[in-house]
Amino acid sequence: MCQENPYKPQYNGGIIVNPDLQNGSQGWSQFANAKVDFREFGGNKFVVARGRNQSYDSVSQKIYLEKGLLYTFSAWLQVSKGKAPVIAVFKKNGEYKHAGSVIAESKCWSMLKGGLTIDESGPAELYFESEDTTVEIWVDSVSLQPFTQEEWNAHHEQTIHKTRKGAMRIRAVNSAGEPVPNATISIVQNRVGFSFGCEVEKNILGNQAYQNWFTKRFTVTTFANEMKWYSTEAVRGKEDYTTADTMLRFFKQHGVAVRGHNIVWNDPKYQLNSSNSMVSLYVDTISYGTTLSTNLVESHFNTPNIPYMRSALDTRAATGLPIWLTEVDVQAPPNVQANYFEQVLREGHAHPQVKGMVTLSGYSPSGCYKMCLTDGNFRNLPRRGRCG
Ligand SMILES: [Ca+2]
Repeated sequence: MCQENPYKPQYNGGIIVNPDLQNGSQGWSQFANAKVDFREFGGNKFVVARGRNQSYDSVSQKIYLEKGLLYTFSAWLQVSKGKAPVIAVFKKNGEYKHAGSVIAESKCWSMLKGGLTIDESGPAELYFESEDTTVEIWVDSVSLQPFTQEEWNAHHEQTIHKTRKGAMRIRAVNSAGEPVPNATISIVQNRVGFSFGCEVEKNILGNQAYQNWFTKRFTVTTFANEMKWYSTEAVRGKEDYTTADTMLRFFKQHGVAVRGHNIVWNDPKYQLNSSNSMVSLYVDTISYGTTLSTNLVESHFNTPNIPYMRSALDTRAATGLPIWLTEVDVQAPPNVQANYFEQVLREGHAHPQVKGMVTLSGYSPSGCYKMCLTDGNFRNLPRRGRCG
């Protein structure tokens, strides 16, 4: 991914002045105590921050950011030796907002992709930061492109139309194969075509109302705990797969796929014992193998930064592997939670490389984790409903 020459700035640089540095120093200045050089190599001009003693000794540009806009950000970076992580930072009102990062290398250019939104309009300063103060940071082809929410939504519609929809031709004929004019045809969608799921706990067993609600909506599920090792071997040496088995059978009957990325929780207490063969049985049963060649993106949000989410998905998509968003949830005040959740789902659904999404919003009699979709009677909660 590291290129001999940087590409041209995306969107002609958007609101960045002199985005490709071809106009020398115009728009760019020193940040903190770096020394700033404007260099040229093979006809390409770029800017260099050197003599750095602090991570934030850098080069910067002042810009004005507006509330309500979604900004996509990109830049091409190089460091003077080895490799070093470089972060794009927007300083605004004494706050520091990260807009993306990349591991920059020497002798070639790496593209940083990111994005941001802000809560209040105002002046801001963009600069690049690296903990490694022994390297020079080289910067070129910077772009900051604002979009309105309407433009963003229109783009969603476009991608959804292109990647999620197809044309279908229907011909009504009689028994002799002759076309029937003015035939009335009705189409009913019985099932979601996109893999959309929800995490589930064992309380679904024996709860008919929950089962109906669940199987009507979701085509895929993940067990919250029931396949984790501490559940299947709660007492050391005594393996019990009854619950997990029953759940697997139930979902198989209803055509709901089970994904098992949480067999072993990432905690040393629950690590796999190499002699535990039953776990490998589950690995086979639920084709855990496919998840190994999939980008799983755990997706917990507070206030979602949608342009940043887009750039993170783009970066993952560059590997060519399908992407699944897992454990999707939003922790936010009730008046905005449903709206934020919808933004996240729309962004995921609109990304061509996202092949499925599983939310972390299963019902539990003791309350949901961070987000509920239904009440105890399995009526969908209102969009601004309370959450457990
Ligand atoms: Ca340039």
